[in-house]
Amino acid sequence: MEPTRTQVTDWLRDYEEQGYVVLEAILSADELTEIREALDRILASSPTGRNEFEGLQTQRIYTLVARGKVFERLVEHPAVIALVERQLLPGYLLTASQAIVLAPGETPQPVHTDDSFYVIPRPRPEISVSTMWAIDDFTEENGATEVIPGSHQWGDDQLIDNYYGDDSLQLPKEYAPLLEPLVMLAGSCAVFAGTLVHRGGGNRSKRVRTAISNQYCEPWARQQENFFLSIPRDQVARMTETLQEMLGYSIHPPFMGQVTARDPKKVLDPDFDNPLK
Ligand SMILES: O=C(O)CCC(=O)C(=O)O
Repeated sequence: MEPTRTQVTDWLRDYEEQGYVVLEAILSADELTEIREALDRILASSPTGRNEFEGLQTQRIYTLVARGKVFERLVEHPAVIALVERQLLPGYLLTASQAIVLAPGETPQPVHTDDSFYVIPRPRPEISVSTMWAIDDFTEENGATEVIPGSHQWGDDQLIDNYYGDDSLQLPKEYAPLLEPLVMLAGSCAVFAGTLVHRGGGNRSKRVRTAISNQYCEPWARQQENFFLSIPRDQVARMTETLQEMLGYSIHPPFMGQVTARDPKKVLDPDFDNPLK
């Protein structure tokens, strides 16, 4: 359902002040069931993470957008889009799409920001906007994402470089009291700036904590996931035009993204005549 103008104004105020906003319980029970069933089918054959950052007791499913219509719809959720389109330029892209399932015993992730690999001095506007959908209730005990409110405005001098899961690096002790867990009901979605300092919490409960994170970036920024290579073209051709554009089948004016001087969407036509063949 489309959010009202008042809702969007309130969300934007929180997002801009704190660097994040929680959209409470915006998925229905039926939608949650459909998502959980689709995830269960994939999780059975999904490995655990390769390092502290991915989480050694965490299963991640990458390129989630291409693993079921229900995940396509989530990327285009109107409440999320209402915020993303007010933060990023027209033609914004999907940069990452994944499920993150923390098993009991998982330890806290290293603190990081989601757009640190765009090496541009801070403070600066975010180059990406992240979402964290709670598919299970997020609690302090089960590893709710932890954020430092207001840290989206920090400069480089306030950040400590422990982004990439180097487990020799500990949480700087001055960060610890600032971290706040995003406690929220299943079906809620936290939307936060790529510049916000955060981490996945530790799971001290007896059950898994399931989340989905779709991330969006400026149309001129390189995407984290290379969707051109991962998603077969005939599958992209069956997606909505908006989603095709978010995956990168679009032009950022005047000509970023062109394919031999043509619109990349033409490549989705089975009769596309590739001059290089
Ligand atoms: O799982 C979470 O709560 C956060 C994960 C995260 O921030 C990431 O992997 O970039």
